[in-house]
Amino acid sequence: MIKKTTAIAAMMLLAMGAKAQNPFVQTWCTSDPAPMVHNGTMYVYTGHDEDGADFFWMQEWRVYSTQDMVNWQDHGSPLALESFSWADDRAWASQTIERDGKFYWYICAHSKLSGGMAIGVAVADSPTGPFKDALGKPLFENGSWDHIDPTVMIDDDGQAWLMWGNPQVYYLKLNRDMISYEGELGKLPMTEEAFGGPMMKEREKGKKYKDSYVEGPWLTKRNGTYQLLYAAGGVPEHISYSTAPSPLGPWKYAGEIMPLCDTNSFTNHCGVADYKGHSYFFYHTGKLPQGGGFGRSVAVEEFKYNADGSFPTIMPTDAGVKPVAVFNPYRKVEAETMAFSKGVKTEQNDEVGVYVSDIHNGDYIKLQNVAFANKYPRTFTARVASGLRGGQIEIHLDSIGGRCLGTLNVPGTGGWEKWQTITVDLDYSTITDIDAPTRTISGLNLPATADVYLVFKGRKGPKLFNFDWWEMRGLEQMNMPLFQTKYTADPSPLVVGDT
Ligand code: FUB
Repeated sequence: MIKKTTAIAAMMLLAMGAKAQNPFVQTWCTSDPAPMVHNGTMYVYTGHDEDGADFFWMQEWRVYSTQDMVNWQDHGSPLALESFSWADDRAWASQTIERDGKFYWYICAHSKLSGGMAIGVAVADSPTGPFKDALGKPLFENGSWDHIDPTVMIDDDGQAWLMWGNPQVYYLKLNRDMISYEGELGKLPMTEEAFGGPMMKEREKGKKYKDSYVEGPWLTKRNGTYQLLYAAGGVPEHISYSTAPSPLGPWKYAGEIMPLCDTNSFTNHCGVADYKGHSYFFYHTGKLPQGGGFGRSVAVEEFKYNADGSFPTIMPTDAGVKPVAVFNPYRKVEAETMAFSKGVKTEQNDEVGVYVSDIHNGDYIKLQNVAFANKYPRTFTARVASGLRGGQIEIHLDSIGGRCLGTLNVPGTGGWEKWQTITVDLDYSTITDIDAPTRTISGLNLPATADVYLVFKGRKGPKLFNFDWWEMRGLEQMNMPLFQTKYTADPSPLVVGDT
């Protein structure tokens, strides 16, 4: 029975991988996405649902980044419950923002000080950390369980606003230092006009309401209008929003954005960001084969605002979004960068940072829209480690069974963290001529861009190896002697037939 379920799950993932980009992280269950664009890169900060969990027993937060919206690099978990001496449970929704070159990550977690949920803040000099608790205590707590899901925004006048809450919206005006606040805790009036219905406990029996705020607020501003997006409706949740002329209101209910859909998750949680001229809506579903209500996964859709700045209806898709840039393989690429993967996990250590682990026979990593341009990949190099017998990495184009450019043999290296860098010459049999002085290649039979599948092979059953990074080198790039295995001099060309 278990075997059958695993086989069905594997088939589902295989079918998804052919076209799908959603969920865009397959290695772990991730939730509560919070996008942030910085220096030309899209970052997404997420929660992490434990595999097989029966509640939101969440221990850490994670970060992913992309420059093309389809190939995502896993930056691991630079923040966890242990980062906060006062927190002991429930690493729930969060959001990060940059100010004056520092990155402030607002989180909520259960506090062992007050026994309720508390809002905390961590700070770092880079978007991927290392982050540390900025205060050594919660930024706000009072023993209530309402204090979850912080969202943060810096207004045009420099005032930073922090909002959060379930089942009502609380707010604080942050000081310029982002780690202290001015005045008292505020509460938005939870009226029918503002949110489509009052809080559950204030509802009139038998009366029908348009909607109701639940949790997961996301505060943003467009063309001078403040927009507060949130999970609505109860369980299961959909996403709605309200608008206002100022963060303090008056807020006006503006309708649903992502209606209730069969996503295999009874919660939803959103964030929006513009990137490279496109607008993106991030949310979560339970759509990994091993997923569900407590095993959620982040997803993204592209959308266009209506002419008046309002949101269109956005539906969840498996296809996800299109690339907005090509992917350059002629550089060191962290192996944990992927458009899709099957079977593998990621881990991290102090020596190499994040790496791909749990590789078994038949697993793969897909990179999308890889730009070979007019270069030819001459070599493939990978940094790998294996405490057993190793295996192989096959480099295929466009599908796991597509044209194979070469196979890198990974030996046992004597330990799962004993790294070796290994290079293989790729198959360039389609090249009919290389003119060394001009570096011109004839017969090059490679598309300008293709999807690349790194397919892992080896003995069936055991873990094969760990994978840290890879790199392709093109002929042009190498500015090379034509032959690298021996010193050669005094070249004397001779043409016989077409060779
Ligand atoms: O991830 C735990 C909780 O589930 C979040 O704080 C809520 O927004 C809901 O997504």
